[in-house]
Formats: sequence, C-alpha cells, structure tokens
Amino acid sequence: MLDLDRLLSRYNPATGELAGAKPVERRLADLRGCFADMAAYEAALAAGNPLLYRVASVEPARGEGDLHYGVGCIMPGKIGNEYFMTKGHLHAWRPAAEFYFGLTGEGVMLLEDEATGESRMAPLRPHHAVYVPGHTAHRTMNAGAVPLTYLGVYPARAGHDYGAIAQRNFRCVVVGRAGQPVMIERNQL
Ligand code: S6P
Ligand code: ZN
Repeated sequence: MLDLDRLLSRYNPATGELAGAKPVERRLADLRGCFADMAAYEAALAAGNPLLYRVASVEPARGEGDLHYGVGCIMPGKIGNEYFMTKGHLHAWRPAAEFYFGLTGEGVMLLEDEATGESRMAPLRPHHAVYVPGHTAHRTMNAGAVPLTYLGVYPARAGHDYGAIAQRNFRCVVVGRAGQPVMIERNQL
C-alpha cells in the first residue's frame, strides 16, 4: 500500500516551510571561510549573526533509484560586494547530478568542474531550471532584493561533501557590480 503521507509534501511560500521536513538554518557564523572579503565578513559578524539561508529536505526513501529533494530559501543581503550564499558542496557520490528549479527571487549558481576547475555562473530565477552535472561543486547566491527560493532534486545516494570546498573554496567569487552579478577569480577581489 502506498503511504501518501510519505509521498506528498507541500511548500508554503509564506512561511518557507516544506511539510514533513525539518529546515536546517545556516547563519553567517556557519560560513566562516566562504566569503573572500574577510574584513567585511568580520565586520558583519561583529554587528550580528544574521540568518543567511534555510533548507528543508525530504528523503522519502533511500533505495537505489530513489530521489531526495529540498527547498532552499536564501535571504537577500551582501557581505562586502558578495551576495549571501550557501556553503556549497560536491556530492559525496561524485557522479550524482542535480536538478534545480527557481521558485521566487533572483539568484545565480556558481558551478565548478572538480577536475578542471572550470567555472560557470548560471541564472536561477522563477521557471528557470539549472542542471548541475556530476563532479561539479555548486553554490547558490541571492542576487536580488527578496528571498530566493528554489527546488533541488538529487539522487538519494548523492550525499554532501563539504570538506573539499572548506579546504580550497571555489576558485571564483560572484560580486554585485552596478546591480548585476559578475564572476571573478577569487584572487582578483
Ligand atoms: C543538495 C542541494 C541543496 C543544498 C542547498 C544548501 O544536494 O544542492 O538542497 O543543500 O542549496 O546548500 P549547501 O551547500 O549548504 O548544502
Ligand atoms: Zn547538491
């Protein structure tokens, strides 16, 4: 018998809640080392520890072929010229790809090929999909003035590897220039 409670969920855009999923919250202090502008990071942290984003994940089953999904909500804001962003990760099971779909707001994704370091910036906005291939580090940023929400769907066995990014960070950063997101090399900030 199919258990519909486990198979159905509803996202509430007013509260940011996804039924049946406990949201994980990440605050500025959790993202030490992610922002390139350390002075701006320390100054912002000294002034408070704002919520940067929330992710609610649903894991209906863990078998081979199963899918997990989550809804992320990134607040609008900047540290220096860098947008509020997620930690970013590779999938622990490297071949796992992921499908992102924009729900509200204006954002960008930074995609970095693990083998070559080649980096791309992809727009993430309502009704736009972004396909993140396997072996690709991904980080999401809110480049707009309202909360950015999005859906991410990935293989159940994907897992998260935050360690590689924590060690070497992304090669590029995304900054706001004249109101537009621009990708530059980290050492050129
Ligand atoms: C999971 C998927 C997203 C992220 C979310 C937060 O594979 O990519 O649900 O977990 O965008 O990012 P992060 O880097 O903190 O997990
Ligand atoms: Zn992912």
